[in-house]
Order: sequence, then structure tokens, then C-alpha cells
Amino acid sequence: MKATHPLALSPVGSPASSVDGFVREFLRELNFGQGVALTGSEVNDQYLALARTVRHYLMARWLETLRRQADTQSKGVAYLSAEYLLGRQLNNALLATGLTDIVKQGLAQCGIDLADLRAQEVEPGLGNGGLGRLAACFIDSLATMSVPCIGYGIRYEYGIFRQTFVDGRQVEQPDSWLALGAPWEFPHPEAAQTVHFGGRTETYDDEGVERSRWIPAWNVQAVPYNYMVPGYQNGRVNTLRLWRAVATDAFDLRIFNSGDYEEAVRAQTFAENISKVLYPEDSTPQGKELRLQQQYFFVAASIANFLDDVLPEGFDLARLPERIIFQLNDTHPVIAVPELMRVLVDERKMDWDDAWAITQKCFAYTCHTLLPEALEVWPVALLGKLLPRHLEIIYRINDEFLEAVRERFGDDELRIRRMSIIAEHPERSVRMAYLATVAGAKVNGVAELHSQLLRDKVLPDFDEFYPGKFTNVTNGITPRRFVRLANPALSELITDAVGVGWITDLERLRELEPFAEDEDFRLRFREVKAHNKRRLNGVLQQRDGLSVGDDHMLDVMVKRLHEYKRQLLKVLHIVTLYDRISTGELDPADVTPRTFVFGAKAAPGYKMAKEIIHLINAVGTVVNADPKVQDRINVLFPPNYNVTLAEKLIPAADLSEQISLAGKEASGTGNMKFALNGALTIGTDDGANVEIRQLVGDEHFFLFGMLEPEVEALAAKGYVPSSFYEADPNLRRAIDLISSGAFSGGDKTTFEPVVANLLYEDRFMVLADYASYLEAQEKVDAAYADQEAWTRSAILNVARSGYFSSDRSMRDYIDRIWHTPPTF
Ligand code: NBG
Repeated sequence: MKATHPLALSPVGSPASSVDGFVREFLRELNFGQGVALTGSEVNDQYLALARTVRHYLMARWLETLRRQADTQSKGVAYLSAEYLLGRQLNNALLATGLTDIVKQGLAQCGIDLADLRAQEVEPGLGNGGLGRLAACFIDSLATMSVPCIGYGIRYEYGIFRQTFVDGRQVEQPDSWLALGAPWEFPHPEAAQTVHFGGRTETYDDEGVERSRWIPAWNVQAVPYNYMVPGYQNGRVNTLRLWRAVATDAFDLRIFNSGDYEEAVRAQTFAENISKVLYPEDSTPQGKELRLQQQYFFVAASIANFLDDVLPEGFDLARLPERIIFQLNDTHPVIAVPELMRVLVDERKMDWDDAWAITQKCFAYTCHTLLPEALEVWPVALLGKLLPRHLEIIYRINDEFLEAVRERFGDDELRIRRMSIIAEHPERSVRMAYLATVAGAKVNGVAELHSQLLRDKVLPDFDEFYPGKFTNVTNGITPRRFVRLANPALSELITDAVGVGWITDLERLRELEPFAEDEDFRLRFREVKAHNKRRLNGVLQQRDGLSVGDDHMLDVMVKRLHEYKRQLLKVLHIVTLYDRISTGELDPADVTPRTFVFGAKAAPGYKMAKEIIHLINAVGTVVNADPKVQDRINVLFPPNYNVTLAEKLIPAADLSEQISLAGKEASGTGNMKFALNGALTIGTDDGANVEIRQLVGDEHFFLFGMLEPEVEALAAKGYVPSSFYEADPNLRRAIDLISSGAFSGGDKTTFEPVVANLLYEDRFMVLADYASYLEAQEKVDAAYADQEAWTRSAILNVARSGYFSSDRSMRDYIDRIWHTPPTF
């Protein structure tokens, strides 16, 4: 229901910003919200009461934002994303409202430590990795920049699995993040949308016009859960709307009464499965029917919500492009394209050509990959069964598109086949990336190199056909969460030097450059790192019983476990070092003490990734127990890497490992977080590493490995990994040591699949880059020995990485794609 009257904002809704006012509000929430007295209340009660109190402070701003948006009707962004990897909310809300100090003092008066309540929050892990975290950074930036945006997605009951290790192997546990309460969400069952599936289509005569309609077979309710997305101390609060699937009819009372309890709730279970759990795949598509159901479920609900509830009544849909741009975060939401066409043509009775012209202005598509196998395709048989009308619409879009291609290029059948939205082999299926490219006003990659390769290698025919459609927007990260909140010590140092402006204008970090030459500043910078290492140590101790060696260089590789990211290359480096020290070839005294930290989840069905996890743990167990290398090298693999751990790990890191095979990592965003927190990067010329290196300068970045054209050339020539093994004695020793059973209690078979894969396939050319990587690691050691020079480089990394703010990414999207200026 739309409110037609202006919202009255009662001052009661905005509690006084004083310690006393806060304490009153907090106790009220504890007493009346949680139903407990302060004495005897549990930490969880206190956390929930605090979250609700903080949320009150944002409430008036949220309602005001909605009111203004309804008044101005200015153009905004609807970000469509199957994933939002939000991280904990409390700290961010405190920062946004500027309440941290008041809350700290107020809680202290109640005998409560704010840190304990922070630790109580279970992060909403509604995403897999970079793609989901990017969405979370983007909505933060849009709110901070006062740009109207609704984030649309799915409220998964279970987010990304909780990773545990049993005998060094990954075991997945469900992530029941909602179990202890969900204080940040506002469910609105009364605003549910019905989403249909299955059935058939028919044509009918509509007063002389032949039209199609969809006769669906079943439906579910999509219930919106609203989350606040507060801007940084600017009075704006945008909305994130996540949909939950609920059965239309809760259960069949007749069947229940007859005693068949399972059958009675079958429909409910079936419907609720749609938003039950996040698919734990990263950079690999999941061709399951339930996944397609999830995709259609959330975009259908979102489009209906926008057209029916957000737009004012009687809005002329011909003007839709003036009001909204739907940004497709990868191919997951691309079924929104035929859905909008269906709504416009079938339901709103618009002429097809008019509807298509509108649709082409209302969508833009971001591609996040270069791996061809990662581009989603849906078998026509499946799509036709689940969404028959959408398949018809896709066919018509494709026919008209191919007709236009023919007009341009003649009957070039090869080209037609290459460009068709429908692939014929290995089975007839819909190429979602092609559909998005044809429908989108713009298509962007996520780093300069990626966007270039997208045009040249992945979609060259489309680039030729649509000049100007392709563009780049290099990814970014929010400085609020990943510097200001994650690294308070560095934030204070920066603010002391250049003022607070950097938090919303990250290019201001440039002003730090001269401080790299200031000995006193360098000393303070090192103290910040040391402090962050101690803080990390505390966290790892408590969480996993792990510790980082005193005065160790902290060498960190955290990201999803994927072969193209090459965690194996890191393992080979560690094994080589271990081998050299334990055989006496290297004097331990000459080795820079290092702690290697891994953090990585593998998709549960990705066998090789899981073998690699096992290998890392096995190597760690042996290395950490060997007295010959003790206090020199250490391998830590804390399980369940997530946003919360990243916030502690990244600020403590000295060295950031970004070692994917050139041409495979679309961008990377962890790489940016490390640089901004003063770690130096060892990396290939891949993704956004390229831009990081250009900005920070070659002398402050450890580049290694083949360049993308060299990778291509080697592949074209025929890559024979074993030839690298034969030719390089160091490499041979490392691999032989793994094969010998040294890390598997003498069992030579344990890691055979990993070794065989390296020697006989090595799709991501680990062996080809090994020598160059080792050489670069030696340079790292040498550089680290000169702490003054290292600190200078680290400071320059911070000072020159302001470009990687997601605020800048948003400005680029606004200029190049969205044209949605800030509103107030
Ligand atoms: C990932 C890429 C990363 C990139 C993020 C965000 C997918 C499909 N892609 O390189 O692998 O940083 O997207 O753009 O998850």
C-alpha cells in the first residue's frame, strides 16, 4: 500500500544524542523489547537491545529519505544482485550515526563492554566472495554519496556455509545466521508479491489484437525484508530489500487432520526452499532448477515491487528510463530482462517495439568473469518448463537481434551461430551473458584489463556490433568499513596527518605522500602495524588457538579457493622454503621470519579445490611442528574466512598475495583492501593488480609471472607443464617432496591427484610461473630487511590507492552508465 499523505516524523522517533538519552533508550529496549532486566540479561539480549536502539537513531533519516524520494521522483539505481556479503552491521551503523563514543560510555555505565556486544553479532554471509562483497560496498557508497538506490536480493535463511576442518579437510556446516535474532531487518508480509512458475502460454484475441498470456501452474509469495543502508554521517539511509519465499497456502489443514503431516506441509517446504540457502559457488555457475527459481523469484518480485509500489500511481511507463536503471550484477538476475518485457507487453499491453526500446534503456550489465565456463547458460528445456512465456520472449528477442545482425553482416552463418543468444551445443540453451549484452544499455567489465579482454576475447562480435556499448568501471571498496572501521589505528594516524576528509574523499590520501619521508611518521606507521598484529593475534588465539610469530612478516593469501587464483603456487613456495631450511641448504638465520596465512572456502562440490585445502593444512601441520624451521616459518589456515575475519587480518598484513594467472582474475578487490591498509603486493599483471601497480609505482610492488599475451602465446604453442618440472631442480624437489608422502604421514597416494594435475594438466600454469614467483619472493625478503624502506613503500601504497574507493567506482557508474546524480 502506498502512503499518499506526507510522513509525519515524530521527534519521539529520534532519541536525544546524549549518553543519558542513550542509556534510557537502551534500557527501554532491554526491558520492553527483550523482556529482561539489566541484571541477569544475557549478552545476546544486550546485543539485540543495542542494535534496536541504534536502529532507532537511523529511523527518522530512513523515513525522511523515503519521503524525499517519493517527492522528487529523481532517477535512481535498482541494484539487482543474488548476493550481498554484508559483514556485521552494528559497527557500521554506529559509525554512520557517529554514535560510537556515546554508546561506549553509555554501555560502560551499565557495566557492559561494547566490544563484547559487537562480537555477539553473526555476520549475514549472503554472498560467496568478491561479487557479493562488491555489491555491499556499492550500496554503502551510494548511500554515502546521496544517490537514490534500492538494493534487491534474496534473504537466504542460510548464508555461505561455516567452514570447519576435520583432519585438515574442509567440512561444511550450515550458517544459521538468523538463529539468535535478526535485529536489522524489517519484514513486511503485507507487501508480499506473488511470483509465478511453470504452466503454459496461450494466445488470445484482445479486441482485435493478438496477445499472449502465461497460465502459470504454481506460485510462491515473496515477502520483502527491508534493511537500512546508512550513508556515512550524511543523514541519508537507502534501502536494501531482500525477498523471502513463503508458501501461498501455509499448509493443507484437511490433509493434516487426516494424519499425513509430511504431505500437509509439502507445498510450504517446496516454496520455502527457494530462499533457504545460498548456492556456495563462486565464479562457477550452478545449472540447477532451484537456482533458476531463486533468480526468477527475486527479480520478478523486485520488478513488481518497483513498478507497483515504488512508482507513484498512474506513472507513465514510457518514462521508466527517466526514473530507474536496473543494474544486473553478473548474469544471475538477467531473467529480469524477459520479465520486464512480459510485464510491459502482456500485462500493461504495450506494443512490443515500444517495450523493447524501454527495456534496452532500463538495464545495464556488469560481467565479473573471464572464465568461459563461468558464463551462465540455461537449457531451453528447463527454462521452458519453469518459465514458458519468458522463453518465448527470449526467442523473439533473439530472432530480431539476429535479423539485425544479418542486415549488417549478410548471411554470415558462422557469425550468426556465434552471436545467437541460443546455443545449440552441447544442448540447446540460453546464453545469459549474450541476452544481457543485447538488452543492456551498457556492458562493463570490472578492471581495465578485464574490460579490454571482455571486448577482445569474450564478446568481440558484440563489441563490433554495438560500438560504444562496452565500457569499464574498475571495482572499489568502501573506505568506511575497510579502513575506518577495520583499522582504527591507521585511521587515526591518517586523520592526524591530513584531517578527516579522506573518509569520503579517498584521493585525499595523496596528502600522505610527503609523510613517507618523515622518520617519525614511519615509526608511528610501524607501530600501527605492530598493534594490528597483536590485535590479530588475540583474535586468532581466541577463535582458533593460533598465533602469529613475534616480529614475523605477515604474508597473507585470503580469497576463495580456486585453481585460477593459484593457492598452489603459494604452497610450492612454502614447500621450497621448508625444504631448503630443513636440508640445511639455507641457514635459518638468513631466512626472514614469516607467518603465512591462508583463508579460503572451497565450493563443496569442487573436488580439486578441496584437495588443495587439505594439502595446505597438511603442509602447515608438518612445517609448524618441525623444530628445524621453528620461529622461522609458520603456516596458519584459520577456518571460515569471512568479512569479520578479513577486517582483522588485512590491517595486520605486510604482504598481499595476488598471484592469479594473468588474464583470469577479473579484478580482485582484496588486493585493494590490502594496499589501502599498507601491505605491499606480490602479484601478477592481472585484474586490478595492473592498476594498483601503475598507481603505487613499480618500485613499491613485486611483479612476477607471465603477462597475459605471454600466457596466450604459451597456450597456443602447447603448454607442457612437466617440461618445467624437468628443467627446474627447485621445482622438482618441491613437487617430489609432496609426492614422497612427507606431508601425508608417508602415504604417497594422498596428494597424487594434486600432483598429477600439476604435472599433466596445470590449466593455470602454476609451474610456468614458479621460478619467477620464487625470484620475486627473494626480492620481498631483501626489501623487508630494510624496514625503513619497506615502511616508506607501505605508506606510499596507502597514499596512492585512494582511486580504489567504491565512491569513485560509483562516480564512474553514474557518469558512464546510470546518469543518476546525487539528490541531496
Ligand atoms: C568475481 C571475480 C573477481 C572480482 C569480483 C567482483 C565472480 C563471478 N567474479 O575478480 O572473480 O573482483 O567478481 O567484481 O564471482
